[in-house]
Amino acid sequence: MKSETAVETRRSFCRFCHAGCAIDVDVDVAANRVVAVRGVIDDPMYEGYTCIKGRHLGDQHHHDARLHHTMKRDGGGFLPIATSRAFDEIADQLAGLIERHGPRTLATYCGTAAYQNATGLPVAKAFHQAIGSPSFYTSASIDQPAKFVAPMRHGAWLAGVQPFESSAVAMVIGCNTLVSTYSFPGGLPSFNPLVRLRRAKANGLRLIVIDPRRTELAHYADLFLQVKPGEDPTLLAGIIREVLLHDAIDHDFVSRWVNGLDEMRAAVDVFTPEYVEQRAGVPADQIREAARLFADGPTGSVSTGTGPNMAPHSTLTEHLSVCLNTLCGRYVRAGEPLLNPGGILTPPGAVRAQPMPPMPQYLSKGEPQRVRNLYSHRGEAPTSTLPDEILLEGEGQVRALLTIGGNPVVAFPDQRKTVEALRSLDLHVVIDANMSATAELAHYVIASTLSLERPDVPTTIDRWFAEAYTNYTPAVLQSEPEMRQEWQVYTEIASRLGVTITLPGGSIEPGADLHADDVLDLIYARSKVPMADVRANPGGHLYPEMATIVEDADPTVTARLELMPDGIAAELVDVFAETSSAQVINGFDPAHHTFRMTSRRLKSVFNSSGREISDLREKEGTNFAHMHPSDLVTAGITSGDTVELASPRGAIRAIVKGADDIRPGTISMAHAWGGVPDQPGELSVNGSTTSMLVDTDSGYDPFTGMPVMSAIPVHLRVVR
Ligand SMILES: Nc1nc2c(c(=O)[nH]1)N[C@H]1C(S)=C(S)[C@@H](COP(=O)(O)OP(=O)(O)OC[C@H]3O[C@@H](n4cnc5c(=O)[nH]c(N)nc54)[C@H](O)[C@@H]3O)O[C@H]1N2
Ligand SMILES: Nc1nc2c(c(=O)[nH]1)N[C@H]1C(S)=C(S)[C@@H](COP(=O)(O)OP(=O)(O)OC[C@H]3O[C@@H](n4cnc5c(=O)[nH]c(N)nc54)[C@H](O)[C@@H]3O)O[C@H]1N2
Ligand code: SF4
Ligand SMILES: [Mo]
Repeated sequence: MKSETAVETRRSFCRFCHAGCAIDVDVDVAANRVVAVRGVIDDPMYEGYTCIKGRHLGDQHHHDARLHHTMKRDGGGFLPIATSRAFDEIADQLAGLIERHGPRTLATYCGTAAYQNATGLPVAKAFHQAIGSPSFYTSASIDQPAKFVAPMRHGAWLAGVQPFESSAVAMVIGCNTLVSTYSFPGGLPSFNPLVRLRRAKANGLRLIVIDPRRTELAHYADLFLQVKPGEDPTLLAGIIREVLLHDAIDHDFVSRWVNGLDEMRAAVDVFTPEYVEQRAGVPADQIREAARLFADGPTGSVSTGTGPNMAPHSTLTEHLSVCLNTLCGRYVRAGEPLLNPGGILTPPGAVRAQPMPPMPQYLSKGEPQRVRNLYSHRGEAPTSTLPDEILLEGEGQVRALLTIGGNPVVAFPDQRKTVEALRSLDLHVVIDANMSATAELAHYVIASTLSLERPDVPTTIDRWFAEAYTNYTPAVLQSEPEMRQEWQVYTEIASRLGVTITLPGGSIEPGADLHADDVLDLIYARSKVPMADVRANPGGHLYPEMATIVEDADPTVTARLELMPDGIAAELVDVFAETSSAQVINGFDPAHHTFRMTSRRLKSVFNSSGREISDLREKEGTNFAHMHPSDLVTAGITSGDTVELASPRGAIRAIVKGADDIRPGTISMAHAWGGVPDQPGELSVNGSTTSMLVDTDSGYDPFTGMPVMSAIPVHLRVVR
């Protein structure tokens, strides 16, 4: 007799990546298993969109290698341990370390899985505040930290840039939303991006894409500039020069709100189209055309992605891109609507058409790092310094680390230094759903729940939605008794240490018995729509009543946006003096390091996540070194051959794949593949770790410490 299986459809949203697509999940209730995942056709934000990763959410939850128990290191291997017992031991060791070395000795690193998670990161941060440890690190500082520095030096327009939906033009620099489902405001929204792009094009949008690779997005471009990796500052300076030369700026806006026009004109004057052509590899005519197309607008903004934010001079590039918006006045003005003013989960408040003043003094107000003269920003220390803070002896040394939903071994810059540092820790606790490369080096690995096993709201993207929208989901699967959610790492430890964690809505006292929904209430206590109402209305909904009209500037405001804050003119002089941006890296030899390695994303995996699912990994094969066919011919190799790629800092092996969308001289390769070095798996399956090539000690950005993680100079050697 066939047994009846009850399958129920439960509404939720996907958290494989940050994009938060609305989904319906068919659940076999008795087996507590996902049967199928579909997009929600009538969801007002996503309109049914999902990608291949989301449709494999079930496999992410149920694959054979998933961790079901907490593991404790035992000699060279691991043995299961009861989770509560593990927390007893962890808290004990932490108490001793903090007593001997002070709270700075305990660090947290929150990776992407702590971001796609409404409770993980906020509770971690609040715990650090409670114990007085400034050693709080996240993946944001090895992603696009220039995006936080630019407003501190330039200031920022409080009502934001003109939205993509109503823009006549968009200039996108090194961002490939059609694969990454990622972008910042002004760029192609990451919610059902292809449909939104097609609609915008049908409404007349003119798209300019600047990228060394003819990306999926570039296929839709009206103008594509195939820039040499790392030469965006030169190209942007050249475009600004053209805009100024043709006096194509918004004079009313600039004279009312902007400082430094003459200084900027002087600083970019040397970046003539002919110079930029020779340096950045973009024909002079295209530079003029890009400037004209953008300035003609009359609406629409420049936005950047990880490409230029990981290349040399990242804060300069970001600054110049913001200046282009400012010069052309591409901001929402008084009397214009804002459909999602600041997101649903943030406190209410009027939005005025005026600048937030530059605050460069705050760039050096945070916790000083013990290396490279860097500081914490917004309560977060630069992740590129964490391995140094672990290795460098002396007061303040980090001896214990909690890694929350991240994979430093394959994602941190300078893999060799990272691994040396992780191996030297007194205590390393990882919370992960899998035995990741980083978990392999930990002392304890806490088995985490995955997204469908916890309630949630989309948080990182809350303020980026085109219209006010949120999507509360309860847990749609039951979690197992030995698993924990990320916030519970902190409440479990805090309880044992007698620490009270304070959140906007109140405190978590030691020993408190909480459900994740209580924690959501405490964190988002000041949201525009009360959490209780959000929860009463599960699934994705618009909140049109949140829309507002931008108010006039406060008549007493004196703040102005700065085109040329301290350091910009000098850095432009440095850039002009270089023959290649790779010169910022120690040991760069132009005759030897003839290629530039660039970062890119792959559709079927999310950084290091997804490779544990055989369907997804097989879809990608490995992290191929994509090269132009002409470069393969010159090197005498074909697709499938193995090469060694050596930067001044390190070397990896990779399998090449010909791809005519790559600019010649460029090697385009995804990060976060491979594993613990010197334990190489099969290259054609595991791939290799590009961060082995990254140097944290030269070429880094002076404000963010961001190392050169794209446009890395490399030498190619054929492995026979
Ligand atoms: N060379 C180079 N380096 C880079 C980049 C690059 O482009 N080039 N990109 C950088 C960028 S932008 C980023 S954001 C970082 C990413 O850096 P990380 O965030 O450190 O890396 P991920 O691979 O995203 O790590 C996610 C981990 O979380 C686990 N996981 C998945 N779901 C869950 C969950 O629900 N709970 C828990 N607890 N764990 C879960 C996965 O198994 C995986 O181990 O890498 C950076 N490094
Ligand atoms: N499917 C999938 N989605 C993801 C991820 C994933 O791994 N897989 N990762 C997620 C993460 S952590 C992030 S931060 C986002 C990132 O989202 P995006 O910033 O859109 O990342 P990419 O798709 O790598 O696009 C970066 C582009 O920059 C280009 N580029 C590289 N170097 C340079 C340069 O020097 N100058 C210029 N102008 N361009 C350059 C690359 O060719 C590439 O097309 O994606 C997220 N979404
Ligand atoms: S883009 Fe794909 S992985 Fe990201 S949330 Fe949507 S379905 Fe999930
Ligand atoms: Mo990222």
